[in-house]
Amino acid sequence: MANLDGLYDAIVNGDAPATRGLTEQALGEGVDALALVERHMSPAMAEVGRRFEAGDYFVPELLLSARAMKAGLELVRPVLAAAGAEPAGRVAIGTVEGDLHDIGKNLVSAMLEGAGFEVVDLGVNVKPEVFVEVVRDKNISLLCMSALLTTTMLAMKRVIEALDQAGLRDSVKILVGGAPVTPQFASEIGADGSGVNAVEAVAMTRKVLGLAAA
Ligand code: B1M
Repeated sequence: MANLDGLYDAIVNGDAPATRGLTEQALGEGVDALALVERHMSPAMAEVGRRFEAGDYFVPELLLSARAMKAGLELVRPVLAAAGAEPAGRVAIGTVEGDLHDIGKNLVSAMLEGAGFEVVDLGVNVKPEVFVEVVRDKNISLLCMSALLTTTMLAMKRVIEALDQAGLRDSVKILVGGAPVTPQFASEIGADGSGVNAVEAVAMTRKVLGLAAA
């Protein structure tokens, strides 16, 4: 039977091969991919964050856990995406300038794909002009920005200002997210909404695009 506590421990301990093996086993045994992420993998990363804050973990441990999480998500991602149907719209997503965190962004991206959206993933450390370019050239209905640092979340405002200056703000809906982002912050910077997690991000996407709830 799938060792889900072992999966949690493997991520907390930064053991990528064990994470990959246990994720593969769980998926093979029919464990729901979303439940795997929400109940076991994400809580493991939250524990890693807690240990970092407590001074028990340092950057090398964070990196090892992040690599383990990624190894597991690589297997989960196609399963989440495969649950989708016809493209419901084209979404661009990226982590803002100065910020290299991409685990949550990748999860949101996979969930959006799973919900039937075509996703243009711009990666991390994305400059405002790159967001503007993709909105202008790729027929994007919704732009999602992710930030994990209180210092980089302000870059989201700069992107919205750049879209405004390019005359593109009204052509695209904008959602923001990431641990420090609140609905109040989203509203203050002129975004159309925010999502506290990947599931909520999909629900908000459907809402701001005027699509029926799934
Ligand atoms: Co960093 N880091 N990190 N880190 N890191 C945090 C964010 C931190 C809170 C840790 C801490 O101190 N407790 C802290 C930020 C403090 C602050 O700003 N207030 C921090 C710091 C300080 C740093 C460095 C500055 C450390 C240093 O070098 N001294 C540095 C910055 C580098 C940079 O970006 N320029 C740094 C580096 C790193 C690593 C590279 C080692 C690694 C990232 C690897 C990677 O992503 N490839 C890392 C990690 C792993 C973390 C923690 C431990 C975990 C983040 C994570 O992946 N969570 C994090 C602590 C924490 O969050 N508890 C921390 C799991 C993920 C599934 O959740 O990303 O929140 P999350 O995404 C969620 C939601 O936020 C939401 O949905 C996702 C899924 O549910 N969401 C969206 C995210 N994006 C969205 C977009 C949307 C909607 C929802 O669009 C609509």
